[in-house]
Amino acid sequence: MDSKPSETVPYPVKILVAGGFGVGKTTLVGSVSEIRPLQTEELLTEQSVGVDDTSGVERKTTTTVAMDFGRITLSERLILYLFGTPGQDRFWFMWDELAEGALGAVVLADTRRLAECFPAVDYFERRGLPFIIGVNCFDDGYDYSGDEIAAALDLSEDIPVILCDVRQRESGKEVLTTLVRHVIGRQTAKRAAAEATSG
Ligand SMILES: Nc1nc2c(ncn2[C@@H]2O[C@H](COP(=O)(O)OP(=O)(O)OP(=O)(O)O)[C@@H](O)[C@H]2O)c(=O)[nH]1
Ligand SMILES: [Mg+2]
Repeated sequence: MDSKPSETVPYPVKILVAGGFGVGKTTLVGSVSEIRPLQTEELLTEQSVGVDDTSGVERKTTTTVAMDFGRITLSERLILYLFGTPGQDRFWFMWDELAEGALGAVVLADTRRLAECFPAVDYFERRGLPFIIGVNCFDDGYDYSGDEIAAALDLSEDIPVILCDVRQRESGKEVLTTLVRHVIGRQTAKRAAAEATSG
């Protein structure tokens, strides 16, 4: 029997799907996952009135209270394990645990409520975790360009901003591929910089 490790054993990578309340995190994980996604949805109840801001997402009836989990094989070399964060402020305590060991993050944004994603952007900048912005284009949202959104979020130039519809699997996949390319690009640049200073 050949005991050599196969060269095509896929490399597992942990990715976070983050962003504010109701931007489409659960929808993204669900639409791209090749396994039945784990969801921890609870009904938005009357008790949450005044606590959870549902303006802009009035038709939303549930919210994530712990996490989403899904998996997607991007190539024979790469499997992404997706962890969706809860969107509401009262679940912030979960983030450090979910971010542990992650290689990068997608921050989803909704142009009708762009400020919702500020805390997530701040969080990943502070943590030094590579991230990209996925702009979930809701049907009734205004069409901004990626550049306009990058300016509004005051992003550094190298951070990709990609427009998407998280309900579409191909669109969600493109977001994840963009993140993986961004992570690889950053690591390559870091290595080159380290080699330049050491040599
Ligand atoms: N019209 C429209 N609706 C969308 C689109 N994307 C998502 N939705 C809907 O918007 C809502 C987004 O909900 P979720 O995916 O639960 O969002 P979330 O970010 O996981 O929310 P929390 O976990 O509560 O923070 C759902 O009702 C979706 O069906 C879109 O592109 N267009
Ligand atoms: Mg959710």
